[in-house]
Amino acid sequence: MEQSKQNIVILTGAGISKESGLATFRDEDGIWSKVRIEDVATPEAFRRDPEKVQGFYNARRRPLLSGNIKPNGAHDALARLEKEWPDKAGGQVTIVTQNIDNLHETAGSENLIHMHGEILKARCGACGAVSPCQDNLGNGESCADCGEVNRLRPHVVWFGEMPLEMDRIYGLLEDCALFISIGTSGNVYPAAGFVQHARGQGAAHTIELNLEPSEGATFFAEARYGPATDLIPAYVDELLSHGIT
Ligand code: BV8
Repeated sequence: MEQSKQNIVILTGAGISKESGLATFRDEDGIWSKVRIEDVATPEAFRRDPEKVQGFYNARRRPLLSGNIKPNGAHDALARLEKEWPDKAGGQVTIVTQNIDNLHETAGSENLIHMHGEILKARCGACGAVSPCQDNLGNGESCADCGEVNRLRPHVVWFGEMPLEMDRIYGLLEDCALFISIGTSGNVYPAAGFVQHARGQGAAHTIELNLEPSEGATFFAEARYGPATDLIPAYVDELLSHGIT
């Protein structure tokens, strides 16, 4: 695919939401230090103990519903870049997030792909319908589309399940001039392989903006380390003033 001159693809992970008060996964006090992936984030776990899995996601959904968790300066800066970049450089900005929170959309981002799903949506195990989820799941609720009872699961991608919109994502990676990775440890595939895909397909510049070097740090042409709320607004200002350098 002909590489468009100035399209930007931004991959985000749990680190961009940390300063909004949401836990990451693999930091010291991270989610996977408290509970095992095999017990709460696989289809087998859901079959084995649906109550435990529903409880895990109900506990993570509640803070987002409380209204106390808000986008931070990094989310806001990315929403600004999406709005101002087309006039500046004639290209599009798309965020591909691994996060299941709603902070990017709350900050105003619209070109947004939730490749690992969304915790504020539920999916029916009987008919596949996806619907908004503003409450706990696992209390005998029925599907608004097919009426089946107790078949709703969180609309998130578990380990061993195929992430969402992969074809669209690979097309965007092949057609971008800049790939930015923010707040991700580079442990989880296929997201962790995106930087190589972007580099392999053309002359995309690649940059990692993270608190510390990720597992994939060596794949990036450039890297800056620090908290997202420091790095991202400054980097967006640079892009809007000087373009991709
Ligand atoms: C797939 C949603 C194939 C739910 C998540 C066996 C069978 C099948 C696949 C596999 C297998 N074995 C391995 C695999 C591949 C597997 C994988 O990669 N496993 C890893 C653990 C080795 N991948 C999968 O299973 C994927 N599917 O491969 O399907 C397939 C093929 C055909 C047919 C069917 C299937 C699916 C993976 C998706 C799993 N779901 N989440 C939920 O959220 O509960 S993954 C989970 O990890 C989250 O989405 C999270 O976002 C993601 C990645 O983590 P990070 O976002 O990077 O978070 P982390 O804590 O790790 O890092 C945070 C970073 O931020 C750190 O670097 C930190 O320094 C930084 N940071 C902290 N504070 C700040 C900061 N940065 C800036 N500022 C700060 N203030």
